[in-house]
Amino acid sequence: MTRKTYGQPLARDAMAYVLAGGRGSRLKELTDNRAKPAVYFGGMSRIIDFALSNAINSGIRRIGVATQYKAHSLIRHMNRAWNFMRPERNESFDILPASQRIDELHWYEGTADAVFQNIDIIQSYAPKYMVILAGDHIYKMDYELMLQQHVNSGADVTIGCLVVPKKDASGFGVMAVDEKAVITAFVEKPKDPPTIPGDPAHSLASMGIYVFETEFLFDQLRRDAEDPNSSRDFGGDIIPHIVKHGKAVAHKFTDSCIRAAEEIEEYWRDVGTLDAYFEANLDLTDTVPKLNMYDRDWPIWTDQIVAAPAKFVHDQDGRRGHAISSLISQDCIVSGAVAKRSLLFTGVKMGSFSSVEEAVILPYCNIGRGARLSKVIIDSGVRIPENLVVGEDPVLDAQRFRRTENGVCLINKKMIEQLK
Ligand code: ADQ
Ligand code: ADP
Repeated sequence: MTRKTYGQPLARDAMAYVLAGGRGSRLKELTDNRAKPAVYFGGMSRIIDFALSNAINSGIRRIGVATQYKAHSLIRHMNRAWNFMRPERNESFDILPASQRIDELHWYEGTADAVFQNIDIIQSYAPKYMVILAGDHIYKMDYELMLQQHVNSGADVTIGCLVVPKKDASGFGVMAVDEKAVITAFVEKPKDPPTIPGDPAHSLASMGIYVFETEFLFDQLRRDAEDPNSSRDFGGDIIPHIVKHGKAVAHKFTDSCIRAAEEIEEYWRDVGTLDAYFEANLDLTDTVPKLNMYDRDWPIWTDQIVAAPAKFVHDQDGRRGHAISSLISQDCIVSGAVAKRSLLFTGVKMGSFSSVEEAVILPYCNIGRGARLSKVIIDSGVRIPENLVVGEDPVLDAQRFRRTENGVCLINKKMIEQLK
């Protein structure tokens, strides 16, 4: 990726603050024990790695992450993968769990409160700009460009936005803009979303990411904290107030992984439901996926364990272990088995005569001999029993597993135990 920078990058004066406290309840049992930002994605990464990599790749060197719901594996992951900042170079990485710092009765009430409660910590780093991010989306984006627009337009807040189909827009903050991209109206999660003038099928939606000057943001957070009717939420309270009383500007999302001489296709996914999660993972098995994970100019950083390379072996009967259109991670062994259009995360072992097709298999699973699975998401650490068949009998599948509208089955350890 190439980009224009004008003099000193503004990212150097910015702090990224990642909101990673939400559960993501539409991912069902996948978020029973972990927060949505900690859910694995794409063979190697966890969802939060995308926002954090964007921040690092944009040149931001001070990062805070607010955690709340079931944060154990999220915090463990960040300690392993993201602990490389150097304080002596004015870099920082802080994990900020809700810890009743302001008031012993309250956790983080809403997203704005998750920043408000840590104002003193942020102040100790004295960033000029705050880039507020959500930790639960898959995309590549250069926040430096958003910072530049923020400074050039003289906005109080700059909001990342994208065009979404009207039918999906009720899950977002929806806005109207004038010809200079100044936001003239903003409604949080409207039942009947307003559409873009001249395009009745689409709406302009907030990505839930914001750039502020730090002092202005703090003033807004303190004002909001005094308001007894506020739910302490960016989308619900802070942003509507600024749109009404100040200058809010929309920054149109542009993908930072656009490959030279190829069609420009912007990639942003919420992966908020099991079906969306399944599709977005499977998209990566396409010959030329829309999300380029091979871009050395915009790498997605993550935890790298010390492990053996993936291995494909004949079993004792001479069956060839192989994979087609699949992503196979380190420490996997495919022995006399076959994987098609699938993702095998770290440490998955497939036994003889087993086969998987359209499968998202999270780390350290074992697929027993003779098992035949299709359209599945298998949670980490699951041992699939020998000869189990999934994806051929919808009624039986729905009785045993979490089966979605699109016929995808989520399988976790508890469900396997109940089969016994
Ligand atoms: P939502 O999608 O509803 O709307 P929200 O639940 O506010 O998002 O969560 C935003 C981010 O904050 C997520 O990354 C979540 O993990 C985190 N989070 C939620 N509650 C938290 C808490 N108490 N403490 C810490 N972190 C928390 C928002 C905006 C919309 C916008 C969409 C885009 O309000 O206007 O359109 O994001 O997805
Ligand atoms: P998460 O799946 O979010 O990391 P867990 O801690 O529940 O949450 O891990 C799930 C499974 O993965 C467990 O069964 C655990 O034993 C296994 N696991 C995780 N990390 C490793 C590792 N480094 N080596 C072996 N097994 C691991």
